[in-house]
Amino acid sequence: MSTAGKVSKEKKFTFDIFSHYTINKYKNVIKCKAAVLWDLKKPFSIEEVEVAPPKAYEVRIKMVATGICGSDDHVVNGHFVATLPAILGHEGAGIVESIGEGVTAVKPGDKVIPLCVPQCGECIICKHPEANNCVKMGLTNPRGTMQDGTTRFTCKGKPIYHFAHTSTFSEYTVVDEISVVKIDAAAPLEKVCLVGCALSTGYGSAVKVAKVTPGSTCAVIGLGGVGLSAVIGCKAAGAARIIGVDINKDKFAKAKELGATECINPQNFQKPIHEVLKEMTGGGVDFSFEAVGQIDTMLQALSCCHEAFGVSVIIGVPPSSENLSVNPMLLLTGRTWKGALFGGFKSKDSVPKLVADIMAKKIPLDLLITHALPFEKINEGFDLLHHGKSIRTVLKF
Ligand code: COD
Ligand code: ZN
Repeated sequence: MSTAGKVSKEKKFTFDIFSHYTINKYKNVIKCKAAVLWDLKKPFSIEEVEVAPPKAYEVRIKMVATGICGSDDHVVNGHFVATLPAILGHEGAGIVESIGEGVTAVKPGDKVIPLCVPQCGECIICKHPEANNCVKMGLTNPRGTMQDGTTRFTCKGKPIYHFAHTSTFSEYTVVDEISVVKIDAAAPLEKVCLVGCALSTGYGSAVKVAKVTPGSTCAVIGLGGVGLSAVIGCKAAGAARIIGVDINKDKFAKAKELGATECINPQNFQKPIHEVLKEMTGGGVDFSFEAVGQIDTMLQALSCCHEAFGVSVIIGVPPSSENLSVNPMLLLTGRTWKGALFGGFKSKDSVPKLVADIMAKKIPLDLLITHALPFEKINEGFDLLHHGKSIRTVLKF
């Protein structure tokens, strides 16, 4: 017992010295480049911004790479509400530059992934064994600030808002300690940045939310980075048949490479796609996924799963102003309708494990990355997304 007491005392001493050193050494404002979205439906402008030092329980990160996600684009086009002007981006990886007082989860030099879904570990949701949408997430009240209600970014004398607790479209960003997790020091950051959104969101929707079973039949509507990650998850869970659905046939080759057994384009059929899927599968699929972020595709996904035992998962965030209207009979016959953010994964617990699985080649993440660009070419990256040419573009700093 006395030994244990001594060890913990020594540890505390080391930590105090360390945190004092880092706080004083790095307590400076960093000027760096960031992509600022000043207005909806406008390109990003690369600006010099000031990034304030991290306050208590905050972490400043030097970004190394960030993916471009459909959700960032939904903010630009106004479907997903965020406070502007803002620094978007939520699929990044970087290295801790400095930490605020009291931070214990990470230290300068650690490789980390910022988390768009925080895990405070203390709220009723974090304490629930299955739930992941931490009360600190605040998706329906996007303030665009740190947890303390203020911002760490300024540009031309104006405050610039944060996005999704991460703001990865900046050479340096500040996040709350509950919104960042340390990953393996050997992890390739220009790849595992996708664990910050697409991979976790799609993969988890299959393995954790739907709990796809071996031998089952699945349909994935929308074959972008998120939908393809759901395809990866369905395959990993042992699905026998995975039907990819997209209006862009150029997505089919990659979907098949990742595990889709067949792919269909709704534009090639006279009938609604859910009826086509029901016919193809003798009454409906076991598991369906909506990864487009539209009301009509959510209804298609629900309708195409089997009426008595089908499970349908909403992955995409719909336009903020739109509501669903459904006939309850669709559910009364026995369907299950679910939805989850971030693949239902508790972010801090799951992200390091997913990175380990990627490094062990259990998850073919590389195949999702179709383009790499220097950070300054961010608008080109969004153009590739708009023209349906990319799955994931990774911007490198
Ligand atoms: N039918 C079939 N496919 C369609 C249709 C349609 N009617 N319309 C468009 N599509 C296809 C497009 O051709 C494209 O291939 C795909 O749908 C969409 O892909 P992307 O590349 O535009 O987008 P993704 O994959 O990066 O993301 C899409 C989501 C809707 C999933 C994303 O925007 C989203 O809402 N993510 C939030 C999910 C989440 O939990 N995030 C974590 C918290 S921040
Ligand atoms: Zn995303």
